[in-house]
Amino acid sequence: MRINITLVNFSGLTIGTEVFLESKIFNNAGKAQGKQGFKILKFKINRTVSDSFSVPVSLSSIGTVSPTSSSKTRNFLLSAMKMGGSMNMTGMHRINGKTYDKSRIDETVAANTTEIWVFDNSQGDEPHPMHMHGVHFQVWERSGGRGQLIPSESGWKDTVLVLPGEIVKILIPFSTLTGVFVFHCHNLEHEDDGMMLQYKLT
Ligand SMILES: [Cu+2]
Repeated sequence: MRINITLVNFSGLTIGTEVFLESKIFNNAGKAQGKQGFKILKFKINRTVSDSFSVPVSLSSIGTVSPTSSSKTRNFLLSAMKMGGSMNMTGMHRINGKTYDKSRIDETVAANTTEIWVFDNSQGDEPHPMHMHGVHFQVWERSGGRGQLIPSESGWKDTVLVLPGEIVKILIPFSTLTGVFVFHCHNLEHEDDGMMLQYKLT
């Protein structure tokens, strides 16, 4: 598990001030649920304290994975089935036309190799935060949609947001670890709907 540390500077705020952590309105995300802004957490300034803490000049340094080290590229089309006359409402969200089957291995990957995986949401109208188990990866390239990487996408990741219209490429240096792992959309409704496949590291 990775932990994100956030520093909040409350100095200069007068006693009685209320500060909120907010989820901002989620723009350019197509048919996303939960796009509205809302308050998550309230901080109330109720006393004066002092602290000698200072932010370190440098944090960790992270090496960059080179795309030239990749031995294979795999493409994953993110798609949603259109609502038709069928009353079957499950399996609407798919990866390469498939929904999750625990008895099926969808991709077989050689351990200790580096690969490029491409998540293609160019035809989609919903955001898909794509999440991988068993590895950490680096986000390499985004075309369509926002058309660029954002600062928080540098470093090691286990999830990357792919908005409607976007194609995102990630670089994955697989370790010597072997076994069966899943990768899936982390939107709860989508993963519960089967938007998850399995890969086997051998
Ligand atoms: Cu999704």
